[in-house]
Amino acid sequence: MKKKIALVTGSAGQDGSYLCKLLIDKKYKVIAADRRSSRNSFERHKELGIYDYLIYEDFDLTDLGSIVKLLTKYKFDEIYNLAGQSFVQTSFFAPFTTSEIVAHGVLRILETIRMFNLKTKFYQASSSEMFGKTFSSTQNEKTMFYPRSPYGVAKLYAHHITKNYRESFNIFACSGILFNHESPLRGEEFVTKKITKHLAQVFHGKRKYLELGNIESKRDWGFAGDYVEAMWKMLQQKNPDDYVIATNKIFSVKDFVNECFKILKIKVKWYGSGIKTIAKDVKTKKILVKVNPKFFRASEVDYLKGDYSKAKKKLKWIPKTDFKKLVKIMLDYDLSKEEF
Ligand code: F7E
Repeated sequence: MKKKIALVTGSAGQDGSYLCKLLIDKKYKVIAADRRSSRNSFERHKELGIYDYLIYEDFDLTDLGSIVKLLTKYKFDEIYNLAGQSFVQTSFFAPFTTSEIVAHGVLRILETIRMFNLKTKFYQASSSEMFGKTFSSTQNEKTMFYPRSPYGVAKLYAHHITKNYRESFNIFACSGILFNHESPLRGEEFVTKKITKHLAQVFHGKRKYLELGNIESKRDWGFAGDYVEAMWKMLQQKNPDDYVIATNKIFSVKDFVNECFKILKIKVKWYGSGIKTIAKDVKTKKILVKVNPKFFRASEVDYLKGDYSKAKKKLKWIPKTDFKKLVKIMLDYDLSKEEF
């Protein structure tokens, strides 16, 4: 049987790496496309043992020529667009760049598919950040959007333009509205990885304390390895559609930190509130966590909890990794990496 050909943009990132592995395991021919500057991070591919199985191509979402060249070079069965500037905090300092990549980058791909009448299926990485300042206790595909960052706003444009091209030009285009998803391969700028890495360093005596921003913020955290399976499933359906992918459980940043201390068997006590919050080791009295206003955002998303019942029903997808297990695999990984 002829191998299916898939394109994964942003392959060097956390999701790109797990998705490439999944597609390789499913015997796809996988084209891994990244900006030249992201290429030094193929570490994740090496970590997952897929480096030698991928075909690497240069790709830039801000450059229409590079998109046209790549999309017409192969006959893709499936395109997964995971590339982009994905750090919310950075989007406040680089709103134009963020919009160019996150919003218009998607339009460039869709326009290329339309103009060249490409018979590919298309997956767009939408985000729970689009719900932002939500008024609903859980968010699903019908919940109103209220983005709170240039990143969220750009993602919302991308989400709507994907739907618009699906409806206007009959393109098989799906959006996965993914809630926060983490793993040992998560970038260090995101809070979960920062916590596990820095606490592993504290544990091994390489760092004095962990510094965080808003620890009251609540998220629905899942495992990236589970979530890429949902992406693939979306493109195997008869009809294109949009799906929320989440765990329907929420925990605060502080809960995440406390879970790490539990695993480390360190008893801590929290003192103060807001920017004056600290956590001390009960035994040694040393400060192990501090809040630093520098990590606060211009506007915050306080609470996100996803209702994934549509994905459960239609895709037969459910998250396999719960919060405790997720924290454990991330912390164990960093404890072993930071040991020497
Ligand atoms: O922040 C708070 C921060 O940067 C989570 C991206 O994958 O998920 C991610 O976006 C929360 C926020 O992720 C620190 O204020 C406290 O409330 O890990 P994060 P995010 O902003 O939720 C969505 C679904 C995406 O699409 C994005 O691409 O944690 N927080 N202290 C902190 N956050 C960071 N990064 N660093 C801190 O020190």
